[in-house]
Amino acid sequence: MVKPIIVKFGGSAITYKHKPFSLRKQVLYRLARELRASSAPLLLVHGGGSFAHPLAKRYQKNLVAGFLEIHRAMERLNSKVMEALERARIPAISIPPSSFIRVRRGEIVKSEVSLIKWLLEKRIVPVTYGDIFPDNRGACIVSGDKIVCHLAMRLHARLAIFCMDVDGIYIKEKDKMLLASEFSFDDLSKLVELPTRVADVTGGIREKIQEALRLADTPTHVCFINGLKKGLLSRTLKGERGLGTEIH
Ligand code: IP8
Repeated sequence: MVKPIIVKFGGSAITYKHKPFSLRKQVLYRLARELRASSAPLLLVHGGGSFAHPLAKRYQKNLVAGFLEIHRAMERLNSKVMEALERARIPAISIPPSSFIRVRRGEIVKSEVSLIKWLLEKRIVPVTYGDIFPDNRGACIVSGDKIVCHLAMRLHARLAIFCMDVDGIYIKEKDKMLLASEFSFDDLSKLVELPTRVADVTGGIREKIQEALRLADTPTHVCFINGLKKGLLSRTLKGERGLGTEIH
């Protein structure tokens, strides 16, 4: 099978994080169009942004009680993503993550990827998302980032691109904040965690990086780019590097 590229549309890029249920429609539609630049099979994962994070925060102590509402919020955002893909003439199909992923103690323990592989071979873009999952303790939230990393390993992805609302990963060096063009495990202590305006129930940038670092010793190349800046996704898909932060 041709090795796919996995793209994550971060919730912070495709929604206004501070205002519940508000879509950054122009950004989403442009990112969808930029996907056309890929000559490799694509898989798309998106986050929850202002559709799901405030709800997940509200139900944090009893996620089972919020199960339906949180999942519906993700479905609502997913339908917007699917609309954008259709408008961009990207052949895509939505796959709810709990239909192929099993979770225990908040971690992905199993996945059934034969449908995804079939779709990739047929050049249809499977689209999935971070969501609320049943697990042995009740329910838990699994981020889109975790799903990206899991699928990158299972499908031997050639590239994983995380589209964020900032230019990449920032580190602090000699009291100065710098955009890291490369980031490795040894840089974790220098990581700058930019303040976010709303609660990010899946842990924010540190959690995101820790997931991405799991791909550091695999054949999957990892790039973090600013999804709000026009053209960076298409250029990264075409093979350009150095447009944000790369994980090593
Ligand atoms: O935005 C979490 O996905 P993420 C989705 O990728 C929910 O962290 C349900 C909060």
